[in-house]
Amino acid sequence: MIDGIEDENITTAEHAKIFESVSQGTAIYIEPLYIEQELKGEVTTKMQFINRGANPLIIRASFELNEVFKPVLDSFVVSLLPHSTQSLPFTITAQKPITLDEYPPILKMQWETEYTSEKTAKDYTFKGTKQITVASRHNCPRTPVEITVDGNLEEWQTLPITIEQDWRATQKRINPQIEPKTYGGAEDCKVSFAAVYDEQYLYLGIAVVDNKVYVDPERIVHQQDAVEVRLDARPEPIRSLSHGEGQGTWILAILVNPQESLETEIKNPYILPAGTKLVCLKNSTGYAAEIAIPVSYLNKMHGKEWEAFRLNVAVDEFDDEGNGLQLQWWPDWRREYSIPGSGTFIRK
Ligand SMILES: [Ca+2]
Ligand SMILES: [Ca+2]
Repeated sequence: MIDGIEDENITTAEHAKIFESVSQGTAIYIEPLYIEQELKGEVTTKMQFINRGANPLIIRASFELNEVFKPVLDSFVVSLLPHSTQSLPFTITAQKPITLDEYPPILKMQWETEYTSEKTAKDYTFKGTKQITVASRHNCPRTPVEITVDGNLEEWQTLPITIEQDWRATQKRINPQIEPKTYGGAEDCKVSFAAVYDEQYLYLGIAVVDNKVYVDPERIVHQQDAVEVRLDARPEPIRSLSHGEGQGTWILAILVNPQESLETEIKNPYILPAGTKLVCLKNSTGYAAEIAIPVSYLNKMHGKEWEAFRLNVAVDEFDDEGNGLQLQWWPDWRREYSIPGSGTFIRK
């Protein structure tokens, strides 16, 4: 960018983008605390502050008291020069060991931005909340065996990730107003899944134990038993920060009901990358989905050879045409309590 020239010709769309970054808090990026097994003692996350505009930006931050996380500072102020970025390590003490067995604790950061718009020359102050929390980072290994996309998971050596809780039960910690629906536990519905790759495909194997498989071709896909997969293969930081915008374009979305047989038609509301293979088949314990996404799609979204992706898996559980519930791995990316970076897989 050439200073002075660029600013005179700045477009309305660019103004809107700058304004949004200070009003919506996207000028602030906080990396989640990634853990594999357990996290305790002093842990450090990375914060990044971006001023996209032609005037200085002031960001003030303070933290809500928390019995688990104790930040090294109760509050801080960052002053950013025009068109500048600052990165800061930020240390937090975890006052008790944290695992991913239960829903991870959250440290809430209140932020305030002060900015003078170059368009209107007015001063603006905005406020909002960001979350610092714990997210998992999983390995996506190369498959040691050949995967056949036929709805039979016998060749899968392990399905290490399990979901067995209604999403409302996990999110009640953030929003006490949320009431979980009646979920019958693992006997009623339980999901296990894995992600592996080879030269051609990223494979997802998803096993659903369901004591009553309910499908009705007349109903919309998620108003019956269904698997929902969302995959973001873009590079950082957009992958971790995204709130699920662009489902079916930026984000690959697969919503599929169990089929009676391989001949039964599959309905997926979103366009899938060319060459995607998808089967979701009933079996004696419920149903199983097997998905192969071409590596060429991951490379294209990544802008180079793929290194990582972000995944969320959910299952819609219905026993009949009445109310169903949803088992969800991580909070829905589209909601305010989405955890940045949750469900990140690293290619191994
Ligand atoms: Ca198979
Ligand atoms: Ca069911």
